[in-house]
Amino acid sequence: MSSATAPITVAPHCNYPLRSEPPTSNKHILRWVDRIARLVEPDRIHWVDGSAEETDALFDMMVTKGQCLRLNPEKRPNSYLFRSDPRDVARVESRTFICSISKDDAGPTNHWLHPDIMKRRINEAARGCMRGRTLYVIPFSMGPAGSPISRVGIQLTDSPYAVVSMRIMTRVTPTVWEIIGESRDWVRCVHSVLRPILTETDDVPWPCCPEQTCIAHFPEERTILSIGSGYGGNALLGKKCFALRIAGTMGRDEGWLAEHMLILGVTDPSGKKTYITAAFPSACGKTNFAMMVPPASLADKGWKVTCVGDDIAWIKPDPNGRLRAINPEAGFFGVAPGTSKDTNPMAMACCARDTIFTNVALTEDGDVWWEGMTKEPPQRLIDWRGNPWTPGQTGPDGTPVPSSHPNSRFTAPAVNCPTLDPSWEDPAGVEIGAIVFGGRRMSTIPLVFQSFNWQHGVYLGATVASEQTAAAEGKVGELRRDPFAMLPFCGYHMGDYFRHWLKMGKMVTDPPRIFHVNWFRRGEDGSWLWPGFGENMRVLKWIVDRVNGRGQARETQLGWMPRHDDLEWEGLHFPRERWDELMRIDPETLLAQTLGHEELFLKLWDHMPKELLWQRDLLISRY
Ligand code: TSX
Ligand code: MN
Repeated sequence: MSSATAPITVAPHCNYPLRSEPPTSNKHILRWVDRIARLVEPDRIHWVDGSAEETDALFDMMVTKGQCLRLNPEKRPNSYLFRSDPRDVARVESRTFICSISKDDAGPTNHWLHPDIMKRRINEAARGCMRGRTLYVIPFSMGPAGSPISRVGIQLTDSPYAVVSMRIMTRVTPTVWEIIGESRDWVRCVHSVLRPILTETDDVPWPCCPEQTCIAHFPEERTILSIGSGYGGNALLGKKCFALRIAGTMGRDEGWLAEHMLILGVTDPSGKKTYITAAFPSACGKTNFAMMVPPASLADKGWKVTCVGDDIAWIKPDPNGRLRAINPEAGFFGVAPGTSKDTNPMAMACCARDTIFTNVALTEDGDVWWEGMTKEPPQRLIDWRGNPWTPGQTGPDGTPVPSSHPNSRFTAPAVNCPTLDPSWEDPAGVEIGAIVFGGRRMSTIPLVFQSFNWQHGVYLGATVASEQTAAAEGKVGELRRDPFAMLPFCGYHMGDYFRHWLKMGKMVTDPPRIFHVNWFRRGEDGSWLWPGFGENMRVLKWIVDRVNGRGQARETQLGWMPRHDDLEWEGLHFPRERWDELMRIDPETLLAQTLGHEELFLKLWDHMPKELLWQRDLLISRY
């Protein structure tokens, strides 16, 4: 036990560069770091500066300790492979809490615990948890450092994996100390993998403590406490915890939106660029859409797609009465399996170098592989658990075992993306012309339709649903509601969130047009009706044409829908009969589905905005 009053000092035996002197004189920061350090009792405190030298030294240390492998620099320059504890492979929603003072503020879709009780519980678990280890202090900016839309945070963590990952996913820079100055205006993020390690040599490759995992948000205090897990959204606190849950409550209070949305730019043949944000539940190919490559027939005419972000959008009204968006992140934390030169060549370029891979397979020549990367798997691999693997390998129950975990990831810098939009770091953000919602729907829901107005669009967002795939939890094929794709990420009452969306439409004079898409409709024979991927450009073109007052449409019960003639078909043979099947509206089935919206609305009833109930009634009355 360290003494109660002596300041924490730096141990002399550190073999990598570190700041012993805090790079800030901000009393609130120093007091906060000191208070946490007294609780967790680290051997040293490392004030992270985000430099390349520091990062190289951290990777060297982790390679030496056996916590990661350096990949073959000829094949995958400056890239590393981590294998997590098999119990620590994904976000843990059952252990994620919104600890607002009032339970009613968290709403029925979040787990809640009183902040005092939660803090007591976490303090008990965290006492002395960093003994023998280093406490890293990471200053980071979500969004370009200094932009009026950006917000800064400081993450304290004992995970060097979190440090190097945060450096890719956020802007880790000493500039943050200047931005904060002497203020108290930063988001407090505290993270520990918890597992007590007594000596440096006693280290395990992936320390974690699944029994004690807990991710707690304190929206009133702009604080996040996360313990027990070293993985992704549980450990990189800038991402889901800050940029969605905490920023969401900031946005509610300050008049902006923190959304689970990609941002892309579409350039038309005249050179005009229209920016679009889109929200999809998991397993709908959000990253693929964000990095879409148009087919040659449209690219030749001058249609181009550029990527601003693939996961999160912060959206604010500007003085001209328009909504503008920034991507608060600086990298891509993408699901690896299924990513290939065919499905997403831009993502393959992103992770060609400078990338952290987690839970993918290792090839014999020191490169990575995952299911779906190539048609034929390599003959021999080391799987994500570190064991030899050969194609066709089955587990004890006779089912095939994948070489990579289904939730395995690449963590790659945004600047590696060949189609990265030139304005991706514009401090003013990009002007949003359209907002797209979508889901994975095998039947009933047509390829694309446009809402009648903002309120109807908010209704479309509020009723987003997706059929579960094998990768997700829950029964395969089961339809799950995921309003605005925000169900796990909304930091306050979902009904209040809907109301905030309705209000945002009134705060701007020229709100974006709202659309709904479904790439996943199937025919009677079970085959995909729509080719998807790059061919989605034809849908994007119609959306952009609509936004710019060119595209034609007909009115239906669901909204404005394109006719076969309203889409560009050059380079794709797509018969009218197939189109009719893809766009078919069956009032009987839709009516039944609309009544299904009731389930979620009832759950939120005491906070449900009337406007959405009216939208539901209007929809029913149109059948
Ligand atoms: O990402 C996808 N998108 C969006 C791309 C911009 N996926 C992959 C989803 C899993 C993450 C899709 N899958 C898309 C899609 O538009 N569509 C489909 C369904 C589909 C799959 C294969 C084919 C057609 C449709 N065709 C062949 O396999 C030849
Ligand atoms: Mn996401």
